[in-house]
Amino acid sequence: MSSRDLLLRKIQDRSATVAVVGLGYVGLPLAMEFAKAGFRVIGFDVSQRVVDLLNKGESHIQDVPAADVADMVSRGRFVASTDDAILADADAISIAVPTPLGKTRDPDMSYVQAAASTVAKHSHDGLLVVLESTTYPGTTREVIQPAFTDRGCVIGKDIFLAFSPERVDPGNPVYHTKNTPKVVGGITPACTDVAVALYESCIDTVVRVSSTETAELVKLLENTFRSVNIAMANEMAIVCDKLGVDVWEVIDAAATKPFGFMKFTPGPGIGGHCIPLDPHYLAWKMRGLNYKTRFIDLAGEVNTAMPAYVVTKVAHALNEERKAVNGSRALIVGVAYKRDIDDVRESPALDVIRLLEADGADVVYHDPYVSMIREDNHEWYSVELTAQELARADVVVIVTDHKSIDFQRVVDHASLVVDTRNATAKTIRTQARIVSLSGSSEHAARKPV
Ligand code: SAJ
Repeated sequence: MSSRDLLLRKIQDRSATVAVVGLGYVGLPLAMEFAKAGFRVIGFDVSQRVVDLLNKGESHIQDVPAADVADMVSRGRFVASTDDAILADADAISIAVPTPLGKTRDPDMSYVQAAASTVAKHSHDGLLVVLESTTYPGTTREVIQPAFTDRGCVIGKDIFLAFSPERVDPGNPVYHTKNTPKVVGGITPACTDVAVALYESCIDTVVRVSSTETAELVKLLENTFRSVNIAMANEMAIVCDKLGVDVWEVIDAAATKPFGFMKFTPGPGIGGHCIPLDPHYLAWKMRGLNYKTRFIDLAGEVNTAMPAYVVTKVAHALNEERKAVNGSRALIVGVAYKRDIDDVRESPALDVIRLLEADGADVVYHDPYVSMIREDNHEWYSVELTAQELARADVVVIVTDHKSIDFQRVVDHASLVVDTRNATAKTIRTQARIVSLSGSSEHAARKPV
């Protein structure tokens, strides 16, 4: 029986042992799905803290209930370890490690390279390896594959190699690992066959594509699409500001078109570990092929310029009160990179805070999900959103519109509000003067009846 057929059978009868390298917001939910599907699952992570808490049946990932981890651990279906030797028992290994950008915005492949060498060290005939980390097209073939071929392995015969982009949307109440379609592409058809079979065991829909480069590009297209469209919404905000038109009203009305339009909204910039970074992986790869990806580069410029645009709006708004930014107290409401989560990675709020402080403002913040932020050895702690705190601020800047925040309270007690998210649209105008991201704020808040 060929290695391919043997592995297919072990996947079919669940006798295969599956390993996940990297137990973060991608790896842990995936490990749980494999375990729930009936496989014995090994979780490998370099963090002893993570490994210990998982083996105690706890969870460090917002979307993974501790009860699920405890259940899989108690059934002997899941064990976590920092000892990579345990990977030698695996028949299939999914790699879900970080792919950040370095200081010069070039891909930092160190985590992927380390994972590939670790996995290759313990590889054996018939092993399937799938890379999940978002990366530039060619990574699986150029970075992962040599770790195995250098050891004399034949891809598609001894070792099976594929790419399957992660599509985890942290905090999404509807889409989770199991019910989000999974794209899978292998180095050879046999690689694709076994990788598709593995994911079909635990994910509702698996989408087979013809190569690893295709699968790598699918994810980059998805996130470049978002970055470019968000940038267009941000540019529309600036256009509307210059024309004295409310951008939110324009977008809301445009969104009534039932076809050929998709709503994106302007904001203070883009955050997170996906959208600000992923498109630059493609831009970097294409620079190496002497091609300038103008949409990606321009979208990056527009999006990263938004925090400074917000600070300009704040300065103008204070100026209209005959106040300078220098010496004014600014209360930032919401610092997470998007609503209803606690993640501040790449959050535009951090840029807004940095820029206001550089202009001499006294900056405090409130975020119900983020108790403390640490930036350049400076720590800020979230203040309570009290009437006093709001009244004390010379300007309140709404950066992240968490649903749990009472924006009516903000407009009732603040004197000046710069609203970058249209969060005050449903409030009744009382005390605060509200400055929208663009144009008049007339549409932004209803007048008291
Ligand atoms: N943003 C806007 N305007 C918009 C949409 C987003 O300013 O119209 C901002 C957000 O505030 C945030 C940033 O862009 O700061 C990114 O927001 P996001 O909604 O794209 O959320 P992410 O970064 O969590 O993106 C993830 C991605 N998931 C994966 O990469 C697997 C992305 O592909 C998903 O489409 C996205 O979630 C989602 O749809 O929620």
